[in-house]
Amino acid sequence: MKIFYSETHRQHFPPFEVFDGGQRVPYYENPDRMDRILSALRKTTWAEITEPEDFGLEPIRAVHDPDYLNFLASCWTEWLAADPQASATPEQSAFLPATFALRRKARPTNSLHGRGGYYIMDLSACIVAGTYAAALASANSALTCAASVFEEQTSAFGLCRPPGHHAGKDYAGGYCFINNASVAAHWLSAKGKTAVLDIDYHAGNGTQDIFYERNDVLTISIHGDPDYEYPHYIGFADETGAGAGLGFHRNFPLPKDTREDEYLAALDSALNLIRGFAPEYLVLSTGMDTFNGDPLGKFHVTQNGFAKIGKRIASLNLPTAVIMEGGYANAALGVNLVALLENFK
Ligand code: SP5
Ligand code: ZN
Repeated sequence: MKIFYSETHRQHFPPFEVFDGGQRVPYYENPDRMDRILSALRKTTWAEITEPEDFGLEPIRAVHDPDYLNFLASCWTEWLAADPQASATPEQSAFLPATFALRRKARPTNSLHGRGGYYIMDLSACIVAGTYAAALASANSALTCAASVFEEQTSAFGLCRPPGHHAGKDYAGGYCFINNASVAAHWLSAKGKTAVLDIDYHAGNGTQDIFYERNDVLTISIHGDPDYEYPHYIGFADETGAGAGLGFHRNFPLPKDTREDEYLAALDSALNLIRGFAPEYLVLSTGMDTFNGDPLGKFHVTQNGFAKIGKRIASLNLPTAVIMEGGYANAALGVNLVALLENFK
């Protein structure tokens, strides 16, 4: 199986994030995640790890606001130029706003912190020197994966970091900056009817935002109910699309402590919706944080459960762009992912 991966992600490793209650903790979405995955992949006979190509900004601009992308590109250097403390200790610093635009009626003001609070939705999307480069490389891994899926008519894996599914048209959040899966899905949708299935533990709010009014891309997310879980304000069952897109988005919010058999039942309902839509391509937003031992998740999927999940999704028999999202139980990340991916080779 072709796997697209760039080392550029290492440039994005903020020294901390901020949890609820103001607690500063080490950044959960760390480069070690990729090392664990790479080491598990290298133990297989079928993993063919390759550098992504550079697609330029055009396919990214197709799903993201240009002013938002400009903000990502210049945020760090603007901040260093303006903040003496950050420029004295850049390694211990990360750009984070402390005020957020609460409603989209709010306007992006010109100051850096005004733009920060407008374009960032929480305290986990820290920006450091290499963030923009890493986000672009990650999007290129997704795009190269999509192009490979189209050209070979077979599944491939985009080993993307930073992840993407919380990034909306014009905002970063939840460790995500560029919505890799959406960039790939938009690119593939020009080649044939495309569906996106998001199996990360957290609701794919960014993907929902990007495709909400489109009927040519079906988007489905299975996740912890936003009634108790991040991203808290989006991902409810009654959000099914708007305008022309009405009926082309579906959410499967699940309770705390969802067991594997309950998860698989929801997955089967999602797969039936995809069969009804009859796409030519599938983009699979693949988070591993539904795992029993994940520090940020509350579900109980086992390693064998990931094998079952992969098998059921692969039974759709669609050329699938598997795109890496979250998963923070680093020690189990590689083996869990291999258990899922094996079904697509
Ligand atoms: C891509 C992805 O999986 N992003 C997830 C972002 C979740 N950020 C919110 C973290 C809230 C953590 N709450 C404390 C739990 C400590 N046990
Ligand atoms: Zn997640």
